Amino acid sequence: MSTITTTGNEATLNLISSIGVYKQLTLSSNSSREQIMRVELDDDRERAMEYRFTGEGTVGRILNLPPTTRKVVLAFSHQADGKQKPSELKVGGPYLFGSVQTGIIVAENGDDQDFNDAVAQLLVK
Ligand SMILES: [Ca+2]
Repeated sequence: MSTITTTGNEATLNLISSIGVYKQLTLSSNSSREQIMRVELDDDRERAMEYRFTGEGTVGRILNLPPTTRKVVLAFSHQADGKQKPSELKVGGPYLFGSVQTGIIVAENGDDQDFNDAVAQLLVK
């Protein structure tokens, strides 16, 4: 079974499973502030990708991860007062239903406590 742990504004997903030929991460945001999500696969810092989303109404993208991916580190931050600031995180899962694992990480940028400013959803099957 996979695990999701958080430290500060970083979530670490360890994708431990005998299943999991299909690994997908959906990133989305819904905020008037720019949301920044940094994605690092298997400790490959040099090839980490940073995704920036602006605008209210859900915007985002779907990342199909290589099936061999074992570890994902996601860092959530946002723009506020002209600076890049860390977001606050909450985690749900991972949950196993049948042969599918799913998990969710939600981020708050501090203007309220709705935790829907940026969201990452994991799907492994
Ligand atoms: Ca908020």
